[in-house]
Amino acid sequence: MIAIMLALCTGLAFCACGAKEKEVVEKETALTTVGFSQIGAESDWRLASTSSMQASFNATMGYRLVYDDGQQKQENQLKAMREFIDSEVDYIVLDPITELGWDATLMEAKEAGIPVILVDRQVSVEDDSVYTAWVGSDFLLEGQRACAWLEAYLSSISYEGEVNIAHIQGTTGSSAQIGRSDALEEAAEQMGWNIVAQEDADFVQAKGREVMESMLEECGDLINVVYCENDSEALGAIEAIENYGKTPGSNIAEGEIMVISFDATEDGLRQTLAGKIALDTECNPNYGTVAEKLISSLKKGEIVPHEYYMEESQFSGLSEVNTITVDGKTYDVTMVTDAIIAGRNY
Ligand code: GZL
Repeated sequence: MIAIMLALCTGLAFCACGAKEKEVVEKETALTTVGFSQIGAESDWRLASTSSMQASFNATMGYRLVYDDGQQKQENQLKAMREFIDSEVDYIVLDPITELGWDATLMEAKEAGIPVILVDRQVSVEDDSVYTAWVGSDFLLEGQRACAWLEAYLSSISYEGEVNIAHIQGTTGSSAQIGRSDALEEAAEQMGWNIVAQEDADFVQAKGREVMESMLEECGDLINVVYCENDSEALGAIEAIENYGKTPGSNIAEGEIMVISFDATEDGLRQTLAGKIALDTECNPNYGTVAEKLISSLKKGEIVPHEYYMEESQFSGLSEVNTITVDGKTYDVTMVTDAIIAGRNY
């Protein structure tokens, strides 16, 4: 009798397990699979953008996110894209490290019927129907806002001297570098500012420090403004400036060096509050929710906008300039405080 009971229980257990496994498999297959090719983990900003995607594409939201860290190499991202296509994911989200070199792989995804959403940076392709939508920042406008603030600030302190700028660029060929650099070069031309040094520091802190050190060696006593294309580079530049014996600040008439930066990460805003970064223009990494809404609409067969620009602010610890104007549009400049920093999610 006991043997029969045992057999029955085992059978039931197997049956239940079988049912349980089947239920898990069904749940998994019911999830929408999203392949995410991320550039890397080079900056706090990048980590925040990855967190934004992971928070938006999780199982409770009905997604299985397949994350790939490209380690800042395009070939790794192209490899990940091909693996996503081969494994027939439902959607691909790509943050392209640089603008060129994506046409063929994006066409493969299109021909495989896999919609691609671009986030953050943009691509330069022959046929922009190879991707369904892009959500990110207007990098040229970010740079124009930074340069408009610099012009307004120098005017507010009646600074008449030379403006000699060390330009620490982001990854060459990335849309963030292209936009922020074009804005500075255009403003320097218009305002008679001198770009006395210009070098790529790949958006990373260590490189930002090395590049600043070599620039100071070459023309340290000339430089009075440093334009860093992200906060990680600015943190490195500040270290180098202080090691060189100069002061990162805003009193350039008295030999201080003014640091301008982008991203508005927590560390960047803390340096802004401390007066070591004069202006930090935000680059909003929280596009995971937007990308999820786009895919949710696509799942329902809805048409989505091809471009979506993130809202962004500017922060300073200096009160001389409260608003700036670019192409007739006025933007606020926010005075940074501990409360503002505490209230942000990156
Ligand atoms: C800009 C983004 C840049 C950030 C950097 O959208 O691509 O890359 O400004 C990051 O911090 O490395």
